[in-house]
Amino acid sequence: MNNNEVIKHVRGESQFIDDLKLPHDILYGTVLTSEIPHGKIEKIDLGNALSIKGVVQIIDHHDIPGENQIGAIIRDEELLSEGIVKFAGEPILLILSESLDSGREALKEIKVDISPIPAITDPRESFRAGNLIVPPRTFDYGDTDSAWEKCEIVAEGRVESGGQEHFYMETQASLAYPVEKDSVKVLSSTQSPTAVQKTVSGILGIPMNRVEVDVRRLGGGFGGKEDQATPWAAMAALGAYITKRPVKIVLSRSDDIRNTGKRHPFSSDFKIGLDSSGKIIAYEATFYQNCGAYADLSTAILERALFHATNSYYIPNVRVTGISCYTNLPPFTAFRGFGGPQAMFVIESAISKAATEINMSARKIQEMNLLKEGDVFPYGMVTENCNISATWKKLEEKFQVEETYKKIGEFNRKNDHIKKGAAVMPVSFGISFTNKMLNQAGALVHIYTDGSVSVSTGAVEMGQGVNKKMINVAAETLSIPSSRVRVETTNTTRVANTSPTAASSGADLNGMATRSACIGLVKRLRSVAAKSMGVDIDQIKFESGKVFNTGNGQSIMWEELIGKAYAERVSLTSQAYYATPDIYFDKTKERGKPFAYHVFGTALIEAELDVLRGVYKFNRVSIVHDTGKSLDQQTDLGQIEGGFIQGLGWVTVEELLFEEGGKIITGGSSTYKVPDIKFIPDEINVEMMQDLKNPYAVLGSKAVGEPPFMYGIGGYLAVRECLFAAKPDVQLKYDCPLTPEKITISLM
Ligand code: MTE
Ligand code: LUZ
Ligand code: MOS
Repeated sequence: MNNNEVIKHVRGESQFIDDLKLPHDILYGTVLTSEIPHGKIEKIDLGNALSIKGVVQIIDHHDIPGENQIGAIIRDEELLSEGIVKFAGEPILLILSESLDSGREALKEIKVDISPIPAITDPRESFRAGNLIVPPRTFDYGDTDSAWEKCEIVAEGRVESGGQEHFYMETQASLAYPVEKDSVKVLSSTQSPTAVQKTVSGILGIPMNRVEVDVRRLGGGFGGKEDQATPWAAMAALGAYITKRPVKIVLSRSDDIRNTGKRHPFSSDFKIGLDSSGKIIAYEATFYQNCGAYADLSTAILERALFHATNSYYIPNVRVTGISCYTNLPPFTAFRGFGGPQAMFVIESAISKAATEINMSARKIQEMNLLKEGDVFPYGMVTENCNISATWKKLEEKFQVEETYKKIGEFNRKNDHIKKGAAVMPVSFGISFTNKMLNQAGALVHIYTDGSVSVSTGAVEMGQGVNKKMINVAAETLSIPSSRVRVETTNTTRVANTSPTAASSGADLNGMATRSACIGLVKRLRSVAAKSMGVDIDQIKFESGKVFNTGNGQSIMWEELIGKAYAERVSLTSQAYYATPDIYFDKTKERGKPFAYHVFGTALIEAELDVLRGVYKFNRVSIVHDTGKSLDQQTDLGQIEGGFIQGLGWVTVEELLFEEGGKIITGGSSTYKVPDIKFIPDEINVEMMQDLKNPYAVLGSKAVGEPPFMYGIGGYLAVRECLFAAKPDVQLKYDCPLTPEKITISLM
């Protein structure tokens, strides 16, 4: 087991916020939220809430000393509602009590009278009503209008993709302490300590240097704690600042699902044109993004959807438009892939539809149109070190794609009640925050006098193994065993102005900063060693915890060298900073090079459908993924498998449902199905392509966190194949998730 976090998890030794010992004067925060998706608060009647034993204070927006505002990109969201609520689950009051039970009792006492306003849940309806966050954006490339007449076939259609609950194991959690009279320290389960610090500072009306945010680890984030850990941390901090007592807020699972945002549902239209050989000549798509009640990160997510509209294909004429629509659902937010999956689902659906109309396999069309070195994306970025075809070919070689399809055909000719199907899913995913500013990171490295090493960065550990990767980078750069390196909590007083750990770039950015800090230390230590051994600096070599004089082979231990450096009064602390070079984007032209590089890969997904019962399973999944030179193979394997399964869940069994008016129906694990151990394919093969070192990330590695999610889309396509094998004239919309229920209905 390589990810050292894992050992602690398995032993139950890892501490999450809910595990921490609490001070005697702790208060619990319970949040009263709106029951109604859209309305005006007419009256709040506290009843006897304040006389319940243990209830200390009830806070509303009037009690906020600073600005009642939590919107990160667009300032449209109040921490505690001032009168208009826009989704069921919107916070109105914060109850502080000495026990959780008394908080819950108080909740029952309070009556909030809200007069309803008509609610909208459909993004197209909201578009017609002009209820947009910002004007629509269009990426235009080539000459789409005149391209249609060159096409042999043109296919059009509509595609729906559903939302997705993050279902991180640890729900939103925060513990805030007052520090003397004027400051706070906040422990938060957040991917973005600086966002929490900034928002708390704004809510309390105090400068950022009076807010310390500390994060040890998260029990999963998946994007759900990039922006939406902030309000709960801000409420805990508000309570602590007002009462001068520590305040803990940990959401119950049902409150977490009800009150926080998820993956954005998209409703899209497409038009695709091919020549008779299967070459894609033109592609047009419009994405109606269901944003929910507040902007949150929606505009950034839409932007990434536009960047991934053509997935792994070169298309000479493209016009894609994205529209961010407000609705009265919880504010949808970041989720692994960040709009990429939604956009890729549309183009894969379009190819699937075109394949049927031109009577050619989708796989042929996919392969024929794969990006080649030097091809241009519709936003102007030229592909470089383009491995998509290499992964496609390797998949064919290692996992006999052609043969597999043949065998499936034979099987289906002989069997009626079980039908098999397969799909190939290529993925090309851009790495960097699309907001250029966020592509920066810092690291702080100490060597203590015993030679042990402490690393702090802006990266947050959320199960993805970034700490292990930072350890490996430091150990390799300092040439010491990884057991000598420890990664500290992520803390805003040690590394400031951090970007969220997101966009798959946590290890890339913070790894570069860590490496640079360690190189600074090695430089200093080299001089110390040269002086002490009486040789030239060039003759000093660091290896396996020792320092060699290459001239005569003599060596001293790392620890001894550190002792000498300390005695010589050489600083054993180094701080470094990294900013991704050469990225830019011009929004007025929608052209530029927004990504440092792309991650590529191809997956083969094989499914089987029980035609009588409508249930399916995945027999075999084979993935060829371009990892670059992996920073930690075990960790990357976990990311590839885990990401894929999460993507598979999104397109198959995870169905997020809301009532007509906007209240959530699937509010718990009894109504919302996530992939479980039985759902996992019988066989998962992962082939990491490591031979192509990536020059744009640390030590030749590549980001790995999000891209594998999108292989999951192949699961939808494979099950669809099964269904068509069972019933060739089946009427089936491009609509994910493709639940067993939908299959059964379509077979009737
Ligand atoms: N893996 C685990 N186990 N838990 C998580 O919360 N988040 C994913 C991915 N893998 C996540 C995960 C998401 S959405 C991102 S952006 C990346 O990890 C973030 O980490 P990285 O940038 O260090 O890869
Ligand atoms: N967050 C963000 C992200 O702010 N910008 C991005 O480009 C991004 N991409 C993926 C995931 N989170
Ligand atoms: Mo990941 S959606 O970038 O947190």
